Amino acid sequence: MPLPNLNDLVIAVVGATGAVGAEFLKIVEQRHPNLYGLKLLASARSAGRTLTVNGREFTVEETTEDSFKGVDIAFISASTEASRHWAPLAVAAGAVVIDDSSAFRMQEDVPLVVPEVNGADVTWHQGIIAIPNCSTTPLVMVAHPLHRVNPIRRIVADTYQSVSGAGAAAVNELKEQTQALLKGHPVTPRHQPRQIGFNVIPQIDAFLPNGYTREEQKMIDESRKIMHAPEIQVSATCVRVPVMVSHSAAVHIELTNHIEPGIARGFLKDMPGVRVLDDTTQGQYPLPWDVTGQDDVFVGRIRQDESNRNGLALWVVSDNLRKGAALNSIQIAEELVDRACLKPGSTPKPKFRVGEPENPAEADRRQDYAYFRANVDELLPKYRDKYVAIINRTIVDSDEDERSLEERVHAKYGREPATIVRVTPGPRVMSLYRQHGVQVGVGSISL
Ligand code: NAP
Ligand code: 2RA
Repeated sequence: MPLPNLNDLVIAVVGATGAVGAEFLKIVEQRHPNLYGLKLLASARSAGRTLTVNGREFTVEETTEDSFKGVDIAFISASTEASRHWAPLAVAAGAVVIDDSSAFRMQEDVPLVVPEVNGADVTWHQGIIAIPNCSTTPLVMVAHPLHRVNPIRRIVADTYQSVSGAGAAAVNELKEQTQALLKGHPVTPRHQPRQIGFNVIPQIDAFLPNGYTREEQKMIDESRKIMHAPEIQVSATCVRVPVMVSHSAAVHIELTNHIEPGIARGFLKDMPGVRVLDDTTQGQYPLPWDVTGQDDVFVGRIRQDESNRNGLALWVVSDNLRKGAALNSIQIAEELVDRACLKPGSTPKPKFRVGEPENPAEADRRQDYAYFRANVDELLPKYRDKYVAIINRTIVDSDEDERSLEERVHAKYGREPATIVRVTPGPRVMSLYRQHGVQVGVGSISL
């Protein structure tokens, strides 16, 4: 499908000379090669530098109050303080701000968006849309496709985050420290709390009174907000490792019902923006070195959590500068154009708030759907050629048509069933089952 056209827009990039800014401009060249309405902004330090984008030379300007006149979209990827200062000024000048910092992420009136997961949230922006922290985005990209079919109860994520997550200066620091240490020279940390060369640091950002770091707390709060799932329990340990680019995470997910790793693999494969690389017989799993420069979130080592019947263990890797930051921002701009909602307040905010329980009927339906998918093995032989509905974790079946079943369920239970399907061979499920060695003798559910 062609990408939405951004060529008629004026786009300001605050932080154009930074690690994320540089990646942003690369992605513009790859996705929007005819986009020329760019204003490259940074601090006074970089004013006057020239950068070439789409074959044209642009001069970097110092960001000032006047920078946002005539700008349609302002990407801000500089620092939390810079975002707090510039974003309101950009909005006042009529721009939509797509902000990369943590300044606004948890604000009630600011959508926090990963387009593949909650793209529709862009519609209720009031001028600012936030992108998540680069360790949160890959987590929700793999959690969401599982949560949709089998609600997640708990996530434990331990990250292995590259130094580029801390900016261009931290990348140079790792290079300098590595060279110095190889020569036997001592090093003094400048951009990390401790020595990062030949080391790992279990601290990213400051410590909070609960013992977690801010980075860990971001993963907890942001993932719930993006997935509209305040009920999910999340815990994280964020660790800096001596890797240049791409963040990795060992993720343990507890779901409501048991799910075969092979079935989970299928749902992950179907998720746009996720790539499954998971063949341990061939030693195949994602590595930060290989994933750097790629757009997808990679997942491998998908296996049953031996300590939890309803648990899965995964290994997730993504380029923090791309999907973790710049790519996600550009995808949000594309989403805004695609949904024709550059102007704020196009639709009212949906009814959910972090910390509030979600709509109970919707929660019931999700539980039912999860139950249905998790028990698909049993359903295969039992309900061949029938219509089946799931309601209150009970299967109701019928030889009649779909509508009569829906009416029957509604009359009895006073609400819509989670799902009604006719149990017939469906190629997608069939191939999934075959691939994982499950015998399909009588048909499968075409979902
Ligand atoms: P960086 O490499 O240090 O770059 C910072 C950029 O911001 C530079 O272009 C710098 O300009 C500019 N800048 C600094 N202060 C400014 C100000 N007051 N006004 C205007 N521009 C200013 O940092 P980064 O890694 O690209 O990160 C930028 C932001 O993205 C941060 O908020 C970070 O938390 C967030 N983020 C980063 C990642 C990641 O993986 N790196 C992922 C998600 C979110 P000069 O060149 O003039 O100094
Ligand atoms: C880091 N996630 O890796 C942060 C950047 N925002 O330091």
